[in-house]
Amino acid sequence: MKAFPQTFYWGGATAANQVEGAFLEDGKGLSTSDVQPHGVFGDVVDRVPGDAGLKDIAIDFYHRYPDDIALFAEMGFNCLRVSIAWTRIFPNGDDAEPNEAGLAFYDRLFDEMAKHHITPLVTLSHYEMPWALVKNYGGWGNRKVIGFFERYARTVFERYKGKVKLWLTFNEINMSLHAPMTGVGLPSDSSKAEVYQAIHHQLVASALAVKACHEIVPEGKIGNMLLGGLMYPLSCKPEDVFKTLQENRGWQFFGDVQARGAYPGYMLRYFRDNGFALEITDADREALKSSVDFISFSYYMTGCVTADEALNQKARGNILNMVPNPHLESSEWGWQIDPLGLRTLLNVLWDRYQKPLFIVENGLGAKDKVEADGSINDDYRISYLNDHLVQAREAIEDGVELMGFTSWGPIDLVSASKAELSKRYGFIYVDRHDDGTGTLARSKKKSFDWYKEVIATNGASLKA
Ligand code: BGP
Repeated sequence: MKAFPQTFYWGGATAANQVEGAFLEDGKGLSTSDVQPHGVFGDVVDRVPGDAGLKDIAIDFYHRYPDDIALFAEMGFNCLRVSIAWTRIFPNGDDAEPNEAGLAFYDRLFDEMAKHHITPLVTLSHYEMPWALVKNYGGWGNRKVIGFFERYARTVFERYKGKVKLWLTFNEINMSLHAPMTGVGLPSDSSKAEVYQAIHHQLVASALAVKACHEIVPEGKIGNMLLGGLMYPLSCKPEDVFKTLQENRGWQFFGDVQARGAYPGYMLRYFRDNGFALEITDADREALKSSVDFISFSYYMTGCVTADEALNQKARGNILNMVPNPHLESSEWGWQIDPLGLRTLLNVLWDRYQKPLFIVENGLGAKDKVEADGSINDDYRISYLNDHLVQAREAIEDGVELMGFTSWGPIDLVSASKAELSKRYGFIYVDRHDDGTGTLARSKKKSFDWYKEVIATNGASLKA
């Protein structure tokens, strides 16, 4: 019978800026996420404390984490992905000393997980960095930021080495190409050359964090994190197929550097052809050789690529400028649902890297209806997750080494792209709405018991 390994990590994934709230509490500094209250593609605004932004309170995980973790434990989670807000540890990024109150918060959080035998999987930087590093240094465009990040990484590895063994460097590192402020702290009108230079600094920082983790947490494992943006050719025209190869390399390049330890030739050619003279030093090349232990990624959808400019123009505007696939249904937010694509992606990544894989985000953002009796019947979410997990199991049968699955947003949280609460992902409903009203009370959706059963049976309850 097809099965998940006994060692499989089952759980959920969150990010500090989307759940914690308490955005200026206990000495935390402003982050790039705090000054983008309308989401990762939104404008930067001058913040006045308390003026706006659902993320300021988010779902108040900062204060309610013991109850939330108890609910995750009730579902049987043996893993929870969280991120550390860099600004809780170094409020300005370049502070002389770390902020003890911030460090203490994550001690309490990891201790709470340990009480419930939940393994933490910790992202060092999930779509945020200290705003002061952007204002005073120009974000990742400045080489100095590599050093600030390395110090932050070393600080948290030292502090939590007894509690955290699984780490990730930068969330969806390839998103910088689409959302430069969120990814690398650069204005949205930055040139491609500037963005790639900043990305280069971030790739070096990622590799230095890998090296530091191996030194400080030798029994730990550290992975990268990609937005798994698998693209299909819209037709079998050779031009469409070749353009698809190039588009896929647009995100694979990050994994190639992080897993293989050097820039691939196709990328060096791209820089040459476009006249981008990146500053890549010998020391950088040496640093990049520290390669990740495993590859993690998010997966929500696939899209198509065409060499036909007229068709491309029509598709502009959706998240990655993907051309819609006529064979797939879409979510309410226009994300095309493609469970088989997950099996394809897992095989592509395994063939390419031969390193263990970890699905650290997958889920369905949807509007949920609370019935008069308080129940929430989210059969659409159950069916989405069921179908994706079935394909993940098929990939394991194909020979892919898969470490685990943490579904995105096990509890409703503030969405990243537009900072909405109406786009819900959770097994647990949170009573808070786009206009900021709500009691923040938690309740279980139908999917709560469904996921609990999936975990309890190690996937045997899935419907193939
Ligand atoms: C990924 C991010 C998450 C996230 C998720 C869903 O891009 O890593 O932070 O929120 O996508 O996106 P959204 O929240 O916009 O629906």
